[in-house]
Amino acid sequence: MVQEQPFREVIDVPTPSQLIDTAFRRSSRISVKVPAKRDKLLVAKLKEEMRVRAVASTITDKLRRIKNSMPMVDSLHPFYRDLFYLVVDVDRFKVALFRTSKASKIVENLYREYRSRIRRVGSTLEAARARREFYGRVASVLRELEGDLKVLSEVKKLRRLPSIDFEVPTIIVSGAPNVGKSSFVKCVSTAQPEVAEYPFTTKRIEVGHVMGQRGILAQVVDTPGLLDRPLEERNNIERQAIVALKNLEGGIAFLIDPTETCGFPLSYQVNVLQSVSETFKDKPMVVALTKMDIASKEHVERALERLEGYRVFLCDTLKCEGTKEVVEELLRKVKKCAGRS
Ligand SMILES: Nc1nc2c(ncn2[C@@H]2O[C@H](COP(=O)(O)OP(=O)(O)O)[C@@H](O)[C@H]2O)c(=O)[nH]1
Ligand SMILES: [Mg+2]
Repeated sequence: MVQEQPFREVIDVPTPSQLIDTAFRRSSRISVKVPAKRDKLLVAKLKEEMRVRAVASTITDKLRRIKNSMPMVDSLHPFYRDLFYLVVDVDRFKVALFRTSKASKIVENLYREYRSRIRRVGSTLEAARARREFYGRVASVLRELEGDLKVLSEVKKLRRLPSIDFEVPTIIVSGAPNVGKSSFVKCVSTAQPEVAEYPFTTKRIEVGHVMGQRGILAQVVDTPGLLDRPLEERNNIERQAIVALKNLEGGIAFLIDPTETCGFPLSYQVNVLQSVSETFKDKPMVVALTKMDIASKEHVERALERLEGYRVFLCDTLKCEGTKEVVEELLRKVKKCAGRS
């Protein structure tokens, strides 16, 4: 199912005092132009009524827009759902949405009540008093909403997650830093990858598309700094953010630099491989050696020895040699897995 990134429209959620300030400021700018001879009391009542209306509509509009911008939790794809659960407590979120709607209705009712009160007063002083009383009651309704707005304001952390096309397989590119992951993504995907953010990590995530003759064949995801060291070294929340990637149908391209010019010894790179394949047990994986242009025969032999049991591909990610074969093999494996289940 193709799903638009469900958090893209999430708007900034203000605190109650920010919301109150905006509303009151807007209403204080209201002026009423009337012919000089008109009744002073009538003009004052009109003005107070307009101010009350401005406050009510600023607040109810904002609360409605906040609510409408929030995702439909129950229909989220598991990938997005897991990340959503990392950011907010879902029960608390549902309560917050409910209470936000309710607060909006209360403000609406208060507006009606005070509008008719203002229409009935007999002096300008009373009109101003009614308006101030309305302000006080609205402010206290919003203050009650403080915790709820705080919960809702967390959701925007997911605004910059990548858009995933769930109709095609996803190839996750993994391997130690500097082994050639970004170069690999550039080789196999077209155009600029979409750069997005991943919550609770300072990490970005890049999504590129592999094109076939009949459109998109797969998407390649590069996770700089995420899947490049053993998972045991991650804090809990980062680990969960990584584990959410399990929800993406597809496989893993694991790159190893046998020349060690990446700065990481072969043994370390193999540790990362073991940790990643343990985490993504159910996913097909293809291992490839990079930098074949500068790798010696000894480099390759030594690496193959350490990788016994794996079928290993060889590539040059600078000249893009052997990279397409890695993708093709992975897609074959993914298809086979899908056929089995
Ligand atoms: N000689 C050679 N250098 C490569 C190859 N692939 C990548 N590099 C270089 O290795 C460095 C790291 O590459 P990059 O793709 O950014 O690795 P990443 O950190 O895994 O994303 C860069 O300086 C690349 O130019 C390759 O196949 N051969
Ligand atoms: Mg990179």
